[in-house]
Order: sequence, then C-alpha cells, then structure tokens
Amino acid sequence: MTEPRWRVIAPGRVNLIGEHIDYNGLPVLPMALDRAVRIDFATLDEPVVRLTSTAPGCELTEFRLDRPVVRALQGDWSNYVRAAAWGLVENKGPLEACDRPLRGIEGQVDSNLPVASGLASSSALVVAGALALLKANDVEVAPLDLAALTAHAEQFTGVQGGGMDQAACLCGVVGHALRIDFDPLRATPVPMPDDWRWIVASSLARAEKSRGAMRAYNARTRECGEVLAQVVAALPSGGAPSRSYRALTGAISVDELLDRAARAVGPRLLPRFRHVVTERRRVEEAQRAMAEARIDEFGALMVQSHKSLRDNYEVSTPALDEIVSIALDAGAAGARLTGAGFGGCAIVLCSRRTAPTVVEALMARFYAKRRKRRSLDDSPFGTVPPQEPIFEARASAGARVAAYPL
Ligand code: NG1
Repeated sequence: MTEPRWRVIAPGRVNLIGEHIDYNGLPVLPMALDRAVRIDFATLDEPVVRLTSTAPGCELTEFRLDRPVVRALQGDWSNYVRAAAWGLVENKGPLEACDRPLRGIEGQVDSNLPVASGLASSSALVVAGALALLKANDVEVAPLDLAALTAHAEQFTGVQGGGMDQAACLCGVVGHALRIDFDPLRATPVPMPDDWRWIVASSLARAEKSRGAMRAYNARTRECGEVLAQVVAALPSGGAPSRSYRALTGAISVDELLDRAARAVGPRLLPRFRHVVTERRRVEEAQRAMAEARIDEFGALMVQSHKSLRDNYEVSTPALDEIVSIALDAGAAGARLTGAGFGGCAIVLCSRRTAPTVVEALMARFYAKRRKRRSLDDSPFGTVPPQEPIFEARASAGARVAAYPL
C-alpha cells in the first residue's frame, strides 16, 4: 500500500429535530458530530479506487473510474464509495468533464462513528469518498454543491433519502446547530446555548438502511408523495398551490391542512401527513427556542416529535421509547429518536447540571440489565469501546481534507 499523503475527515450528524421531512423538501435542524469517517489516502496515476477498511468484515474493495461504476452486493460497505464515484464521474458530475486522465486513490477507511445507528455514517462515507476523489484530481466543489451532489449520488445505493445528512456533514460549524433548507439547498448556523448538553443513547439495535430498514424507509417516502397528491387534488380548484409540502404548508395553516386532509385522505396515510406538517411547525418553533435559549420549550418539542414518529410515522421501537421515558423521568429537558428510526439511537437534551444524572439513570435502568443479557459488543457501536453505548455529542466542524499527519 502506498504511503498516505492525505486524510479526509467526514463527520456524522445527529438530528435534533425535523425527522423524516428532508425528503419532503422541508427544513430540518441537525448538527455535525465530533465523530467521523476518515480516509487516509495516496493518489494514484491510474483511475482506480483501492480501499481497505478497519471495520470487521469489510473486505478490500477495488474498482475503476474509467468504466461504468457498478454496485456491489446489497449491504456491501463499498457501495457508499462507489456512490461517490458514480456521482462525480458519471451522471454529469464534475469529474466527468475532466480533460485529463482521471487519478485514483489508494488508502484505508477508519471510523469512530457508530454504523447503522441513525447518525449518518453512510453519508459520511459517501462525502469522504467524494472529497478524496476530488482532492486526487485537484478539483474543488463548494460545500453546498457537493452536498446536493452526494445526496443525489447516495441514491445509487437504493435508499431514496433526503439531503439532510450530506449537508450537515459538509457544512457543520463548531458550537452550532444547522438549519437546513431545500430547493435550493441552504445551511444556516444556529448558535448552541452554552448550557445545553446533547446525549446520544443507542437502543442497541442496528437500523440497517442498506438492508431491512431500506424497504420501510422507502415506503415512507412513497407514502408522503401519495398523500400529498391526495390533499392537493382535494383543494378547491384555482386555489391549489404547487405540488410541494413547502408550498402547501407555506400557504395554508397546519390546522386547516389537517382539517382538509381528514376529509380527503384515508386512515392509512392520514397519520403520515399529520407527522410531516406538524414536524415542520415544530422545526420553526424549535429554532426560535434555541436562538432564545429556551431549553424546556425545545425539549417539549422533541417529545412531541418523538410521539409523532412513534404513533403517526411508526418508526420507533420499544427500546427507543424506553430510553426516551427514562431520560425524561431523570430530568432531561427532551428526548426523541434520531435519524430514520427502526432501531438506532435516541438524542437527549439536558442542561449541564442534569446531564450526569440522566446518563446515570440510562446506564442503570436501560444498559445495566441488557449488559447482563448479552454483550454490548453486539451493539452497533462498531469500533467505539463497547462500554460506551452512550456519549455526549458536540456540534462540530464540517468535512475537510488535510495533509496526512506524520
Ligand atoms: P439515517 O437515519 O442517518 O440513515 C435517514 C436519511 C435522512 C433522513 C433521515 C430521517 C439517508 C442517507 N438519510 O438518515 O435523509 O430522511 O433518515 O429524518 O437516506
């Protein structure tokens, strides 16, 4: 293996509020994490990607950039790097138009970001792969443009995801959450009050979006499209805004929308619609609460969000519900599942003063009994020490490439 010359660092993200609405074009409020996917790499004169990974079970992957990029088997880790290459080299990407032969990369992927946990490890790998390939070819792409490109590219893996994760990964700012808007993509830093503490707590169940959870996730995106069409079709003719959630929620109040939807939509899809339009309102309110450091209000909105994800969107699990309830009992300001759900993690908001008590309560009432039943090694916290199924998240900087530290 050639000695690495560069290190790319691409953070995961934790979403604070605004769940399952990015793919509906509605704003969300995540922050970039202080845990990241890293690729240490050297550039190659041949158009080849050759990468190993330190994660268990991840074999060496190698593919060429001068032939159509093909998907590896479903669930194979290299699909995320292939997605990055596909987005840059094909599909009218910035490397497709390169007038000189493409250069490749050789290196090793490493990560301290739990995988399959709703913390955007997949997008961090796509972004890391894209930044490495761009660096190797001396091409620069502005962070927001690259976020849009990698969001589209990640669909190569089969998930019909939104654009929150890649934007959070690329635009993160230390000490700030990010309000992310779509069409066009924008990222606005929102300062984090000094006293707020964020705890990520794993439910110890993997949320495998490259496997089982993909079908459930893609079903939600499809249902949101269907119910939107039904609501728009039922609006009085002439008064219908364009067919988007943003236009609809901008033109008609949430209460009126819910009223109309109740008359036009059946019982299967109505709760999905209810989640989407109320979550949009919660994001606006939460952003204001954060700007004015009103922790209890932000926390209450998180709890409402969790209930809606549990009851209307049906993406929670008993373990996630239990974490939320233990955290609230122990004095947290708010708690909710984060990311797609179907397992993964919860995010808990505490003040500096209450954080230690909340962590203690979760260790005693959630993790201790499970530690007896089975090893925490089974947790999704791959390379993170198993005694750490819970950690404090700090709002961090976005993805970057640096000289390899010698
Ligand atoms: P996670 O849980 O990190 O896989 C997914 C989507 C997001 C967003 C959330 C739910 C991808 C790459 N990520 O995140 O776009 O829709 O679920 O809010 O599809």
